Amino acid sequence: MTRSYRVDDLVDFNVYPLDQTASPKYKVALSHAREQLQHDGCAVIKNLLRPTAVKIISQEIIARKQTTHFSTSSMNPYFHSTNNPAYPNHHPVNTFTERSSGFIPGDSWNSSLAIDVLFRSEALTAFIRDCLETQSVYCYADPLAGLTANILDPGQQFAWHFDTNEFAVTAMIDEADEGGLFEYVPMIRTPDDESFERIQKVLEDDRSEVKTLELHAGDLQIFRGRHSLHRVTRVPTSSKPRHAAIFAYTAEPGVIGRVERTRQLFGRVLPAHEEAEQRRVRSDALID
Ligand SMILES: O=C(O)CCC(=O)C(=O)O
Ligand SMILES: [Fe+2]
Repeated sequence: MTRSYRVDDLVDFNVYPLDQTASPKYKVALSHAREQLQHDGCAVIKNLLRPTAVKIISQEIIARKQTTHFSTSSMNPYFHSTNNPAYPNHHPVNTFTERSSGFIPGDSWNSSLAIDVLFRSEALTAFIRDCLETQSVYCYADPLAGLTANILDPGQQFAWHFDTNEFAVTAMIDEADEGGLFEYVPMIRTPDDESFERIQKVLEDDRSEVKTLELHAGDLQIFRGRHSLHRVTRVPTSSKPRHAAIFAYTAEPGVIGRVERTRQLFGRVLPAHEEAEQRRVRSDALID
C-alpha cells in the first residue's frame, strides 16, 4: 500500500526539524526532552503534531472505533484479574481496580494512514532514541499492541498499571472535556526491586508520589512505562470521549506480548503470539 503522507506533512519541520539534528532548534527540543526524561521518566513535546495532523488522525481513529476491544475487568497493576494465594490480600498482586477503556488494535491500521506513517517514521524513531539516550529503540513488533489508539468513552477509566514494553509514546488526539488525566509515579520500580509497598500505597489512594501530566491535543509524550506506575483517570459521563494514539517501542527488536495479556487486551491472539510464547524474547525478569 502506498503511503499518502510524509512525516513533514504531520510534523512541522520548521518548528521541530527532526531531519536536521545539528540545528539549534533540534538541539533545544532534544535537551528539553532529555532533562524531563532524566528527571522523571516522562517528557512532553508540545505541539509536535500540526493541527491538521491531529484532525486527520482523529478521523482515522473515529473511522475504526467500531474495532475497539473494550474489556471491563478488575485488574492488578500487572494486568492480572485473579487472586494469587502466594501473596497476602493487601498486596499489589491481589489489589484489583476497574479498567473499562479499550484499544483499537494494530491490525486495524494500514500503511497509508497518517497514524502509521508517524509510528514507523525513521525521523521520529531517531528523535526518540536521541531523547532516551539509547540506540535501543525498536517499534514494538507485536502485531496488535505495537500501534494502538487508547479509547476512553464517557464513564471509562484505565486502572493503575505497568506497561510490558519499555517505552511508550503517546500522541494526544482528542482530549476529554474533564477527567481523562494521565497520572504517574516516576520510576517506582527497577529491574531489581518491585517496590510492592510503595505501589500498595498508591493503590490505596496515597497521592504523595503521584504526578499529573498536562497533555493537550497535538502534544507527544515519551514515557518509560515499564518502571513508572500510571493510569488514566475516569472520563465523566458528561464529557466527550478521550482518544490517544499509542506508539509502543521496546529496547530489544522482535518483542511480542504474552498470550494471556494479549487475549485480555484485544480479546484474541494471532499465530505470532502463540509462536512467541514458545521462544520468549524478554529484556527483564519483572513479574509482568
Ligand atoms: O492513554 C494514555 O495516555 C496512556 C495509556 C496507557 O497507559 C497504555 O496504553 O498503556
Ligand atoms: Fe500504560
